[in-house]
Amino acid sequence: AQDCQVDNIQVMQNFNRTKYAGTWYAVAKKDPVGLFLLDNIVAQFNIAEDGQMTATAEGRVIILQQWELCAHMFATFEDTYDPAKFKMKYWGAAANLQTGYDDHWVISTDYDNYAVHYACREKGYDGTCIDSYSFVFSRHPTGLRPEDQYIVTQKKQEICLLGKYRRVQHNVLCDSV
Ligand code: DAO
Repeated sequence: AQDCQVDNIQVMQNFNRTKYAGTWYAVAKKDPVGLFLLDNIVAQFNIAEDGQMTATAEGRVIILQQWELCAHMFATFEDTYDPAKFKMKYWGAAANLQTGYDDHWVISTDYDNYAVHYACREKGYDGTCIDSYSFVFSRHPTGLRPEDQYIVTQKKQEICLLGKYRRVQHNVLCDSV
C-alpha cells in the first residue's frame, strides 16, 4: 500500500540521463491546477557535453481563454542529490506562455519504450501532494506497447495517481519539436 507521502515516492534507480535523451511522446497526462499543455505533447531531451540536461517541448495550448496554438517551450534542469530528481525551469518561445519552476522526477523508464514522470507543485500539511502533474511518455507516438502497460499502471498506483490520467492525442496539429 502507498502512504502517498511525496517524500516517500520511489524514483528511477541509477537513472541514466544519456539513455533518457531524445524524443518522448506524452501518451497520458494527469493535469495540474491551471492546466497548460493539452495534447500533441512531444518533448525532446538533450544532454550537453558537460552533462547538463535541457529540453524543448511542444504541445497544443489555449491561452487568453480562447487562442489555440502550438506552444514551443524550453526547459533547463538543475541536478539534485538524487540522479532521477531534477528541478525544471521552463519558459515559452513566445510571451503569454507559461513559465515556471517545477520538480521533474523520473519515476520509471526502460529508456527505449516508456517513461513515467512526476511533479508535485504543492505539498499539503500531511505531506501528500495537493497539486501534481504527471506525464506517461512513450518513444512511440502510437502509444505504449501492451507489454509496458503493467509496469506503467503499477507506477501510477505507486505515485497515488491511478485513475487520474487522461489520454493525450497526437494528430497533425503540432509538428515535431
Ligand atoms: O501542462 O499543465 C501543464 C504543466 C506542464 C508545464 C511544463 C511544460 C514545459 C516543459 C516541458 C518539458 C518536459 C516535461
